[in-house]
Amino acid sequence: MLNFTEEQNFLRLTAQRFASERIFPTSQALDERGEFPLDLIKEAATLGLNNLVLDAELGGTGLSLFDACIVVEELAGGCGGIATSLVANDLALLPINLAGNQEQKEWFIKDLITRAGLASFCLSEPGAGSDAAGISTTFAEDGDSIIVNGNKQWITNGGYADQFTVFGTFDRKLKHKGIACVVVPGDAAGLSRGPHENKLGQRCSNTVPLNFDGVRVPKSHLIAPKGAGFKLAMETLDLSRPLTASIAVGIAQAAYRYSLNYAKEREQFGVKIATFQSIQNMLADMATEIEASRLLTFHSASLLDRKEQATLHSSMAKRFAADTAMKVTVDAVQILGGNGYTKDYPVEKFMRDAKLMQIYEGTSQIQRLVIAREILR
Ligand code: COS
Repeated sequence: MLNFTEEQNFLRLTAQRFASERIFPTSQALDERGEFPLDLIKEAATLGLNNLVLDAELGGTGLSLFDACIVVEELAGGCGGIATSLVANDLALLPINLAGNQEQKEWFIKDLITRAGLASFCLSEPGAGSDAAGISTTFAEDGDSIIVNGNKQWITNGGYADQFTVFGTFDRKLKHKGIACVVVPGDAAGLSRGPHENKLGQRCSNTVPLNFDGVRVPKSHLIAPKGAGFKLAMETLDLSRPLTASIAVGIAQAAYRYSLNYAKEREQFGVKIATFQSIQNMLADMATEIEASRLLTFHSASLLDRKEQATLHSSMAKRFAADTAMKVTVDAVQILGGNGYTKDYPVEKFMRDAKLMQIYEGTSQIQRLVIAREILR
């Protein structure tokens, strides 16, 4: 374990306590029902467990990215889906923090956080997931307004969000050079929200499609003008990927811890299964790869905290932590054998939750593409 400061240990213990006392005990039932725990998310928000990296002057928790990663890892140990829903506000508000003017920051960050509101980041579409420059949601100027038309998909917290950070294009032919970003209020006329997706894992995290049918917002809601939206989305993802990597580390750590304790208790052939080398090898790889993921994640976060270019390390952390979470959770199920395959034990949920880590916020394949581009540059 890294040498944390006293303050970092306090943060870690606070998040750990919330995860073990408030998140974990209900996580399995919420997973079964695919139910979004709005009250729990609001409770976490009042404790400062979301909006982690938003400035304190704007109502955020004001943590460095490094410290936020400490908190997120612990929250994800309770439930990956709830951690995803908590981190979603940071993801949605970061573009406004990066590119918004002071007035926009007051309206769309401070006011929202003050009322413990939820925000969603809207980039993905039915026809544009990995190809973010290929989005087809359109923006058109009309007097003092911008008119938004199109569909978004996989929108975290979308069913409950009070506000949406929406990427769209003023001219699709221009590809990424046509993309801009606006903030759409949750009660805008013409905005409709689809049903909660019935997912494999992270089932309590609310994920919905959205339809924008002639949604009108004032031009003062424009966060990034035509041509600046794509880079803003990429810069946001550079910043959010360490947080996402921390969710993967938290899920992996929880699965490892559970299977380690199980191996020390479970007996076969008259001895604890932890005495078998085949089990020890699995545990040794789990511990090593989790530690490597954690270190890569903290390294990428500290580069970003120092305002250094971190596209490479941010993608490395996300890729490695996500793939590690998948491998570790599969092995955790293996160590528990038949028990691990049932819902009487938590490891099958960890495994289902881990799968999403290789898909959202850029698949493991997209991370490799980014890494390859950076090292071949
Ligand atoms: N920071 C700043 N600028 C960046 C950047 C970054 N991390 N990445 C790319 N850019 C810039 C490029 O420099 C280029 O700028 P110029 O026009 O000045 O040359 C521009 O953006 C276009 O970049 P590029 O040509 O690399 O764009 P591509 O269409 O090839 O796409 C990938 C690049 C694949 C990296 C991008 O589409 C992507 O990240 N996809 C995954 C999206 C994702 O994570 N979706 C999940 C949903 S969000 S939860």
